[in-house]
Amino acid sequence: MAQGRGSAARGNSAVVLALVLLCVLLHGEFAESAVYSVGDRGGWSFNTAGWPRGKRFSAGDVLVFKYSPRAHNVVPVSAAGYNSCSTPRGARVLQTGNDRVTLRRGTNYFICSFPGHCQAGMKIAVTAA
Ligand code: CU1
Repeated sequence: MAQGRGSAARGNSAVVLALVLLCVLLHGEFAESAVYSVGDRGGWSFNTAGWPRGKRFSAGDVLVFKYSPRAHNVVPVSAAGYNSCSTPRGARVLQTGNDRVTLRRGTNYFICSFPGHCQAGMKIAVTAA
């Protein structure tokens, strides 16, 4: 019985090793994807609209939104939502204060839906190649 468990454990080790190798290989393949902290040191806040300027984003890059969840949130929206600072009914609202979003190819739009915040520049349009 003890021996049976032992060999099962060895079998598991082989599986774990294979998974680790797979992760290393996959990670190598996607090594180009970058992680960005939105707004840099200031975090996700007012007047972040200009933050993406001059940066080159790729699909698969990750944006990290850091903020106080009592003061702000993050809502992925359409271009229309971005331009009009409106969130569609039933929109997915991110509100942990440390939200990670993987960029899709094309332009990705995010706003804060607290009243007046988007109008105060708490919105970003990030275009990923
Ligand atoms: Cu906000």
